Amino acid sequence: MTTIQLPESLKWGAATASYQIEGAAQEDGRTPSIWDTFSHTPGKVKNADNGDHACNSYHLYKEDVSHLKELGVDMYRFSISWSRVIPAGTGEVNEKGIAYYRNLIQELIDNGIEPMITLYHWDLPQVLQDAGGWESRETIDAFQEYANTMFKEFGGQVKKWITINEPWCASFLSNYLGVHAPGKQSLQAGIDVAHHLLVAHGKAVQSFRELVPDGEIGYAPNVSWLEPYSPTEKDQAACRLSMMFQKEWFMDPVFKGSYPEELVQLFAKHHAEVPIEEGDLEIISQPIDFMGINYYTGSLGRYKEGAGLFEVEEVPLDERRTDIGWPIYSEGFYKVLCNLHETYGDVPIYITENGACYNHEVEDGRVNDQERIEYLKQHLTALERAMKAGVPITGYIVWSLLDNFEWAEGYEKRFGIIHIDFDTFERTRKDSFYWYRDTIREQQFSL
Ligand code: JSK
Repeated sequence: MTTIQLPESLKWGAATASYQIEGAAQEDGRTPSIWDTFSHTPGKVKNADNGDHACNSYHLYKEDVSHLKELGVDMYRFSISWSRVIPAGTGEVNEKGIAYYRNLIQELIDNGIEPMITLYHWDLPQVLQDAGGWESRETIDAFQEYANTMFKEFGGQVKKWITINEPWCASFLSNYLGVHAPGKQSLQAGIDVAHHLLVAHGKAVQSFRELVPDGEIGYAPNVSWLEPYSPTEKDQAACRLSMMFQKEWFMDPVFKGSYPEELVQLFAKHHAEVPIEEGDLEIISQPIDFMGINYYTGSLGRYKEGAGLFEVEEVPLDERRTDIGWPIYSEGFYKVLCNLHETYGDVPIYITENGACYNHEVEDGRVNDQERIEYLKQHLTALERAMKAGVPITGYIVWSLLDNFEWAEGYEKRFGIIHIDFDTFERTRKDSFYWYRDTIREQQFSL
């Protein structure tokens, strides 16, 4: 039996996001976000699910925090619902919305858990979407105002902040592929949104330095890994460009102050260009304190004529997939971490999301989710190797504390280490919860 020992310095956490867990969609002054609109539009979300009630964490947050305490995590990563705290998108602050997060933060601190706040986890106030959303530069100003308000309200107690979660999803998946809210299908819209999200990130970092000088701020891009199917130039180029779309497109501007030229050229062939204004790249490339990395999956990539923008088809390594259909590829986790370290240097990395979808149900009061435990073991083994290879990883945050509203997949797809009965909101700790608790306590696990 092999034991994997994690360095003493590694911090542990669990993550959620506002629209996926809170519910109380129409309570205490909250207005609709683009995800309320999208999920209430027929055909957009599986089983016509929506976040109206979700996990009801708006009312049950104390129970959630008690589970976090039992788990023994150092950090809880959650997000703020912009339309709960500033219902008109800009202007007046909703004290009831502020009170919810203030109470949650206090409950965490009272239980010895450090809060980590994500400002934008995809739930743009619908009123701002109606005025052009992230395609409009005015949303950048609205975001900075919202961020400043949150820094002033909570920056005294909360020292770890994330500006934007998964900007690739919030831009291209949502505005080019049309899979997530607002569901547009235009490459130019995807590029515009991506650029404005990055400028908004940079502007928030600028004000953070003034308002929370002793805090840490970063963002959380999602990455995967595509390993060339063969060493041919065509397979390598297909993988390089496809990864560049998720990785370098969102990281070069932040860490190098430029967009990757190869992709700029490719977009130009499709008559699309980045709407860069004077000074944007200086704003985007403000120094940040950490890189948040969300990793779930990867594959082999093979050149295929005419297959999408990058002429690549994904060929899974083997048959192993989670219940959402994503191939399991922990070696890709190791490779992408080493690649990021090589490309961007010694910036500290938090794994802000990693986890697995398995739809196990409660049987006799227990949820036996051995597959999730195996997934976590494999990925933590890869993480430990990456740390040994010198990648400066500061923390590991599992997605997710709770089964929740998995966006276009609705409630059918479960990522939690705690099971939720979405009719009664009953919480049941899964076997993976106890495994994670023991791993945190021992700072090691057995394979
Ligand atoms: C999980 C990525 C943030 C947190 C978690 C979903 C995701 C995704 C989901 C790609 C994707 C769908 C769908 C297929 C193919 C193109 C969340 N992370 N999460 N991360 N990424 N087809 N086109 N037409 O819930 O909130 O692609 O699209």
